[in-house]
Amino acid sequence: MGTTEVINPATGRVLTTVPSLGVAETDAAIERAQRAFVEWRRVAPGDRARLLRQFAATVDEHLEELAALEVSNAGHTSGNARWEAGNVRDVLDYYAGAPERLSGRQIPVPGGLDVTFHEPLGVVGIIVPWNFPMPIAGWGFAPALAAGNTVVLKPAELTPLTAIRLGELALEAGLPADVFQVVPGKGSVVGQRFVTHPAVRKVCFTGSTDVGKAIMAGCADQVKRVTLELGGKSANIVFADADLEKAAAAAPSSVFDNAGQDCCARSRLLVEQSVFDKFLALLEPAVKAFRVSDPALDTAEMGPLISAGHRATVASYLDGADVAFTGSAPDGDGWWFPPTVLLARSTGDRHWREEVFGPVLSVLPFRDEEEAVRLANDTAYGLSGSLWTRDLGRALRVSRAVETGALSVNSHSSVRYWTPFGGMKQSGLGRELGPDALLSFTDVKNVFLADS
Ligand code: TAP
Repeated sequence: MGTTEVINPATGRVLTTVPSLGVAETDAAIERAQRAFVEWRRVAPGDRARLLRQFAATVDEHLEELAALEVSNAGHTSGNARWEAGNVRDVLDYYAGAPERLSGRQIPVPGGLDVTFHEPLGVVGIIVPWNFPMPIAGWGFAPALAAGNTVVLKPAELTPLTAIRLGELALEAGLPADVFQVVPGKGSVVGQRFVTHPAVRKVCFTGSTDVGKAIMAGCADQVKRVTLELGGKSANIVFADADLEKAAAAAPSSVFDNAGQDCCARSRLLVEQSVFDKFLALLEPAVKAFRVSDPALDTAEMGPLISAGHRATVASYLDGADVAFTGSAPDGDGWWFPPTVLLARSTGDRHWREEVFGPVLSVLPFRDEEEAVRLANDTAYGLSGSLWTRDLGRALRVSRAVETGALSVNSHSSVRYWTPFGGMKQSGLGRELGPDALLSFTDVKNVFLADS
């Protein structure tokens, strides 16, 4: 077993070192989870519910500690990190209601009784990225455990600290040993073993589209279940009749929140031609006022990027680009990058087409509703998006026409733990959160009992 250094992205300094598991240790964890499944699936629904509620309560007791870990490890602002820890608590509480409600159907058939059961799958492997380590972990493990599965969770190498702590808190809350294990290590080692080990019955992956495709191809070999939450290049469409002041005030956080390292970032801004200049004039002061600072300060709206390498990647999108205006960012240590607004010359611009995953907003005008929809859909992705209009008919028409898993009208809200979340096209496969996610951690069994 090796070790990995964990870096604070706001200072560039080493915070601590954590274990990096090899194949043998990963196999051992998977096999322990397989043995634990035998008992966990038989735990009475009310008892499983109580354990998940206790886990939620334990997370709540340690909310400030978890948030502080995420501020130092992922560079998240204190406000965001508190929300993220609270989200894990809420997701656990929500799915704690599931074990007693997860029921099959009785289907009328001649000659006997036909009933369906929602059976847990077995060991579920969850692979988490570095951008939202806590919520994305919780969106996988809470419904998986509620449905009676056991879980092995691999955090991103860059951000393992909150996941490791959540593993300890699960034990503190009374979850039986090996029902929920955190296995830190490299994606190419630990994550890859989730794909190839036959005892792992489902892989939940969130991360880049390329790795997601490789995981899906690897899972095909064993017809292994897979949920993929991949990238995005979401559109923020502003029509001339919208409340422009409100739309402009909301636009910066919709793309610069979490330093743009957000698969739901509205990184393509489409503005109706007739109000294009007016809208940019409203947007500029809002971007310049966006507070980028030490993420531990309560006033911070944005912290640093996750790593030096990622900052270089984000910076490469500015090469030869037409910069409209930028905000400011601290100098000195840490992987800082200012909020940046680019004018797209055409839809062929690299920054317009690719997921930058940084605080970079690309802007383009459109002529009419038909062109807005065409431009919004001119991408391989389909995860999220927003549209701003006061015309109810147009809101409905455009909402139906944009190919995306989540869309908000006159807001930028994408995620609520009781509603489904996931992507269309190359943004992913399957849904997280809400009742849909719970069922995705089960297989349906049909049983017929003859009456004679
Ligand atoms: P990925 O390489 O996709 O990493 C995401 C997770 O997958 C990490 O836990 C990673 O482990 C693991 N992983 C990597 N290779 C694997 C493999 N062959 N088998 C199994 N697991 C594997 O993303 P990244 O390099 O961190 O970021 C690259 C780009 O992906 C970003 O710039 C962004 O565009 C996109 N991204 C999207 C999202 C969302 S929410 N859709 C999240 C993060 C990144 P290690 O940490 O050990 O590499």
